[in-house]
Amino acid sequence: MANPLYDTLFGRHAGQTAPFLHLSDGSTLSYDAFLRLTAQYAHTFRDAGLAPGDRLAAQIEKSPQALAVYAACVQAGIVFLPLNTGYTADELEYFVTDSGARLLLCDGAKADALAPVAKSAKASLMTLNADGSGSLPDAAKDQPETFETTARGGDDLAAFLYTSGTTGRSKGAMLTQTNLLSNAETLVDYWAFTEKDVLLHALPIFHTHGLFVATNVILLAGAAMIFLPKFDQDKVIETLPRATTMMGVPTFYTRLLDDPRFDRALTGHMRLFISGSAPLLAETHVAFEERTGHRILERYGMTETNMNTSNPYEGERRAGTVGFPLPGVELKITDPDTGKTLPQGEIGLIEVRGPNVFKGYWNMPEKTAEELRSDGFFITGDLGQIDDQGYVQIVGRNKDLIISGGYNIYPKEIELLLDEQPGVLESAVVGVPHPDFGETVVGFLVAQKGETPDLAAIAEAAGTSLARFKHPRKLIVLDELPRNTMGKVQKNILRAEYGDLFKPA
Ligand code: MLC
Ligand code: AMP
Repeated sequence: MANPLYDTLFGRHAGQTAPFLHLSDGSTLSYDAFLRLTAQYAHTFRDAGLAPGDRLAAQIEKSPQALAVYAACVQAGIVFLPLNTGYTADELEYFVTDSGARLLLCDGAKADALAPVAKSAKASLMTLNADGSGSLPDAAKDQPETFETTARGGDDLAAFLYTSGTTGRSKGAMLTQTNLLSNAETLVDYWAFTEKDVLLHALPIFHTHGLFVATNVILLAGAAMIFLPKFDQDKVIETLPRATTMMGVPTFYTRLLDDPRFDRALTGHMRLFISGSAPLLAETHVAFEERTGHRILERYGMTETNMNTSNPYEGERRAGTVGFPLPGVELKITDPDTGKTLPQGEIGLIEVRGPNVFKGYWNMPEKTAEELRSDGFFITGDLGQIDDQGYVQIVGRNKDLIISGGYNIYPKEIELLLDEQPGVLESAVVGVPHPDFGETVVGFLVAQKGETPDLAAIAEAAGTSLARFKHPRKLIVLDELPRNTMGKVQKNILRAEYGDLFKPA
């Protein structure tokens, strides 16, 4: 029976002894071994009561087994919901409850803390540790190594990826089989991936970039990955000579440029470096080419849309731009007030339409209607323009969003927490330039009359409820927040005034 995503990405590799993953300990996992493990997990999930369309929430470390969880969900028709490993139990509770997940899979070290979350959401709890041990592998080890793939259609859901919202409530972006497959097919072709490629994979696998862009492309091409648990500079330098391609967020490339070992000789054999998820500074692009002779290929995507645009593989990769709309993706620039398409060259909202665009936000029809037009165009919230040769340039955001090291942070979520703290009247959170993360979080507080907020206690409160990457790197008390005549906080003034906070001396 047909299951386009499973059949095309995974199933056709059955029996193949070619390597899929090269691991840090020097071992290799073949496609065949990976698919046998996948089938065992699929049986285990089925036995645990998960039916097609049910959600499986996973907060697990990056490992080959974690990838097999994704593959098993696709094979059994389960909707995969990967979660950032940095999220606290408080944050997780919302995702598990909101998605109605039937199973929560977590690291054994977090099982005690997450048991109440699973219980209140009426989900069962299983564990999978970074070393591949846990109650899932225990239950799977005697299961059959083949599984009759569950029939699915292109419009059926494959994954939920939560993306934070401007109101502070995260939204579950519903991605279909066609969304994922069409994008992988386009990217393999556009970036000329073949089975000869070896991708250096140092990204997390709970986001679009590491999971769908990197992994799906490699699966579709029948290529291999050097699968590192995380971005570890020494490991990247050590394994790069065995790779042909690399995908990363700009922080990867700025960190590599800071390392004298990263030079022309080390990268001479590489075919392609790709960057995305956050703006790559034109100066990084130029410095990278000067050092290595390679021009980084920058592309632009989102959780809701997968990849939208890319600089060309053949042809000029233009610094400071994200290239052209991908084949099959329509892109237009519209007036934020009227929604009308603007003349070429003018700055406006980027809207996209195509088979890559998601189905909507889970259980949020109003939010979906606000961002996804009835004609299929998705309003990205990014501001851009198209030059006379068709290159798209992102010039800013119409959404209050901070991107730190490729992770999205919505100020509202942090402001809600800061506003609740003793002695705080109100707050504003902004992103300021940061040499390593591109942008970082700064919190501005106004004290209640006669009070002195305890900044250490506030930082601690953030620690228990918000993932580490969202914590303000600095809290600053102001007499008042700058406001315009309408009373709206002028974050641009704060950003301009405090723009040099993290500037290297
Ligand atoms: C880690 N920390 C971060 C952080 N990552 N803080 C802010 N922003 C981040 N991105 C915290 C750590 O918890 C640690 O806290 C401290 O910062 C320093 O950690 P580090 O050791 O320097 O960080 P490291 O573990 O090396 O991680 C940095 C990183 C990682 C850049 C390698 O964040 C990363 O892999 N980012 C990729 C994100 C990604 O894949 N985004 C794709 C989204 S999809 P402490 O306690 O030590 O102070 C998408 C769509 C698209 O956007 O277009 O692709
Ligand atoms: P996410 O919600 O994590 O998928 O992040 C998507 C957002 O990341 C987009 O809306 C953009 O603001 C940003 N983004 C992704 N790629 C790029 C890029 N190449 N340049 C600038 N911003 C980017």
